[in-house]
Amino acid sequence: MKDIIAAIATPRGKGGVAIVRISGEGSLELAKGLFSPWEEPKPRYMYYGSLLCDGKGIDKGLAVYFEQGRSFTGEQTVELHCHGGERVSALVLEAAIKAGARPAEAGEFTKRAFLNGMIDLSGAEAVGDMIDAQSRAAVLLAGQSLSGGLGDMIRSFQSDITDILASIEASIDYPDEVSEQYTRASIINTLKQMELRLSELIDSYQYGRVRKEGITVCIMGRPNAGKSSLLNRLCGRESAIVTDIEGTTRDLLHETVEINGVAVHLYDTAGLRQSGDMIEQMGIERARKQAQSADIVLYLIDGSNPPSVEDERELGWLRDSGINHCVVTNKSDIGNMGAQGEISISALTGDGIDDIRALILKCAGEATEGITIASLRHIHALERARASLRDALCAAEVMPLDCVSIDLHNGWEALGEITGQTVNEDIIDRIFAKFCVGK
Ligand SMILES: Nc1nc2c(ncn2[C@@H]2O[C@H](COP(=O)(O)OP(=O)(O)O)[C@@H](O)[C@H]2O)c(=O)[nH]1
Ligand SMILES: [Mg+2]
Repeated sequence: MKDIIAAIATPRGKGGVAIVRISGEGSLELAKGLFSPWEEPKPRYMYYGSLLCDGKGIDKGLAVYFEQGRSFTGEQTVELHCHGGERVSALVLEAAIKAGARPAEAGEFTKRAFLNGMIDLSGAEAVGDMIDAQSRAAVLLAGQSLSGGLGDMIRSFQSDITDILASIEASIDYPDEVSEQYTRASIINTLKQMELRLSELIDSYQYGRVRKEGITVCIMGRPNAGKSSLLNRLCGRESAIVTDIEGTTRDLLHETVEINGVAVHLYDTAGLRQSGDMIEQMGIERARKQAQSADIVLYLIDGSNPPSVEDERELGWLRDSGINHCVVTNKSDIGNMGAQGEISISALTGDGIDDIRALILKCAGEATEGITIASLRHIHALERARASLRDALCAAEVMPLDCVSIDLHNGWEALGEITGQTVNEDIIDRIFAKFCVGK
């Protein structure tokens, strides 16, 4: 059997409580030297008592025992809750190590949960996503996968494939009873439907990615258009320096805000102009680079001045570079000299800012019902599965039915990479290495 592992499951630093988690066969016995009283504790009950180090009580706290098969890892597990000091929790961990546990590696608890079949690989990844979640949307998304939504869907695809394989077998083994023509027609029908459903899932990625990672917005424009004022307005504080001196902002400034639960990464940039100042030029280069990786560029025009050729040139650059952008006319409070922005705002008074928020949210894509994909690893697997099913569909139309089976097997395996059924150890290690210790 595997060894007993232990780690502090709560973050480093001071807090109300710290939790030391111990997992593996024999944890219950091992905890006898760590907690008192600890005679025949009932599983899933909290006990109040003394945390022990070298047999002496060092803190008062709680202990709970989970039996094998009904814990996060699937193994016998004990959790010790002490006060949330760095030193005291380290002492509790030390006591566990002295008693025979070994320090857990990064992600080892979750890896054990996966290897013991408590969660599938997509569920394990969702644990990491939940911990990393930076917005309400990201939390809800991770929660959906944690409760098995994605894994269930993948398994239902696999079960459809298995049904097709069985029907092929039957038509080969019992050609007199099962008409090949009928089998062929029903296979083609099922495969077409599956391809549609897979495509829908793949298409949900834009929305899923945005929910998980957020939207990147780059504010660009000529000096004094009001870019920094807009950044400050959107993040609700004086993040950037605002003056009427051209070239005030030279570096990239980054703020993350939440709009309707979605994380929005805002970048304020150096005003675009020819400048002899080397640092400012470097800032402008950074602005252009940032624009290229943004989901949307808000191109700000100072509407209180007549339209300028420089703005035209910059807009030409955005168009030629294929950058998704929207022209915003600022300073609506002091009149419009004819600039034709898609949105008119005043960064000074806040007028029109809700339109900006709505515009940013539109980039998040259409909200899709049901399961959303948010991981590139999953997308690659789904695309491979779809390609195999397409091959199977072509084969089903013209070839002997047993030729379809191989493509179906490939499709099943590609899907299994998401749940972890068919994934190799390297990839599993790589996924869990991204976790923190104690998870
Ligand atoms: N009247 C008015 N002034 C603004 C508005 N937005 C910015 N300003 C002023 O325009 C000047 C330049 O603003 P700033 O945000 O630093 O522009 P940036 O160079 O594009 O970052 C400052 O004096 C701001 O107070 C606005 O909506 N209305
Ligand atoms: Mg500025």
